Amino acid sequence: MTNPEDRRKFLKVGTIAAAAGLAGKAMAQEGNGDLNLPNAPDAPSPIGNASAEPSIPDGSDAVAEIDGFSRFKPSRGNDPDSDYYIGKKMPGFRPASTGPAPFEAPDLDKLPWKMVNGAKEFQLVPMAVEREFLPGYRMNVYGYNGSMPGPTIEVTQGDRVRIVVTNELPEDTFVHWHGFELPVQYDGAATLTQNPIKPGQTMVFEFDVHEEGTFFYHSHVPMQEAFGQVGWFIVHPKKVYDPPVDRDFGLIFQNFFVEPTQTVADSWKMDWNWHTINGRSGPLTTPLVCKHGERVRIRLMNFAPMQHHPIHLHGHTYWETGHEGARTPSSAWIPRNNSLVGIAQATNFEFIANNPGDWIFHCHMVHHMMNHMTRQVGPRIRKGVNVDRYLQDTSTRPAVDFTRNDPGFNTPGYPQKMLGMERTMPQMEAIWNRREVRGMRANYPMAVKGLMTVLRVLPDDLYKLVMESNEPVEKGAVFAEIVRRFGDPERYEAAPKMMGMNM
Ligand SMILES: [Cu+2]
Repeated sequence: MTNPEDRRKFLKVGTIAAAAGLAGKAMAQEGNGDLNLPNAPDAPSPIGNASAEPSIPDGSDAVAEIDGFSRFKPSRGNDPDSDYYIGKKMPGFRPASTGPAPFEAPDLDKLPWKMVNGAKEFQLVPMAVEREFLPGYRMNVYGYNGSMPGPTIEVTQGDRVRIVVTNELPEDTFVHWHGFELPVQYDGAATLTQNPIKPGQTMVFEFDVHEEGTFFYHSHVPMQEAFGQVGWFIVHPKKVYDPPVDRDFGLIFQNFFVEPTQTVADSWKMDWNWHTINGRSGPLTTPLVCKHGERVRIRLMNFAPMQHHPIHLHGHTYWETGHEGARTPSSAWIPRNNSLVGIAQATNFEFIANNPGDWIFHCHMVHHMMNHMTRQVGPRIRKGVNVDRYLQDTSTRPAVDFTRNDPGFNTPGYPQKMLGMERTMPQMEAIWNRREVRGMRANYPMAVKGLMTVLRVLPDDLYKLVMESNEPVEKGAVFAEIVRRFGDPERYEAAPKMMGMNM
């Protein structure tokens, strides 16, 4: 859609849209049924290098197409028995000789190490932390080194590791290295294998890592696990996985129950009302941004206390290439669109990002696609519940409506649409004030909730604009540009803009 005729058609639609005018409502709300906005604002202007054709980067010996599978357009290939069917073994742009792609868990840091007496030495600190699930919702949980989940430990197969654990919790803890075949005294399985690490006490764990794979560490006190104590422990193989990937993302899925009037998670509850990915709820989950044609791996680990998650990727068919135990032999890889990831299980999703756009990546349980009852509302307010603490701080939290003035409450069962996640302007700005979301549709935060994040597949020029330049990018501009190049621009309507949001 890059020829001048198409561009003219697109711009014409934009002009009609502008004539339709614009009115908005300042507050964004979960769900979009009652926004009451006109659907025809200005289409964002063209950006980037619209005539650019997808191409192989200089220095890469990757090819554009093998056995009928194209890395640049949706395609399946010619033969289900081919190694390249649905991109199964099509390598990324990055050659294996450059080593593994760096592991990246959005919104989480890596735990630094230094070489001491032939071992990679890490300092891990179990502690109480505050984690902002969404702008304005700071929750009290347990984590490590100031973060929940804890920072990522990243090593290479064959390393010797020494992890110095200093307990800053006010109670005993244990740390288990999940999936490691190590000497039993270091297994961290509570008093079965060691004495507790007392508050203020330090314990040293040291072992050789002969495995490679997607592992994690966590407290072996059940309620501490339910309270957030987990982190990645990624072991890259000595010999880079074949085919090599360009991106290696990691996402930890968790659930919590936090009473509407509280900030302290309740680890005793078998229920949940908050969902997090790497400690953030949608839409504060940071999108996974990659370039058109790259090979991408997403490692997903479910650390929910009680909930399994069927995980769905839009716009692509991926291969399941491994789980928490090990990389799966390629003869047993399975192509899928949705994978059930059980508690304390991990799944590695690999695919060629051959379909540009903003693709949602999410748990498919409908009740996991949003947070729940995070605010006291309507008939669910219990008699005698004290909301004083909540009301003291309404500048950072949505106000509590403890009246029953809404005539809808005369209908038994009302409301069924989840209300109560209205966001203030500063909270919306916090969501938009991240590089990774530049140029997404103006209303995207209303669609990405709970256990949801976004895979952004961007043509090279748009990737540079979003991730590497400081040029301003209008909301919706990147999305509209992808529609211009790869979709049907004459049928596209840009998102309604919201007043006061400069978008
Ligand atoms: Cu789920």
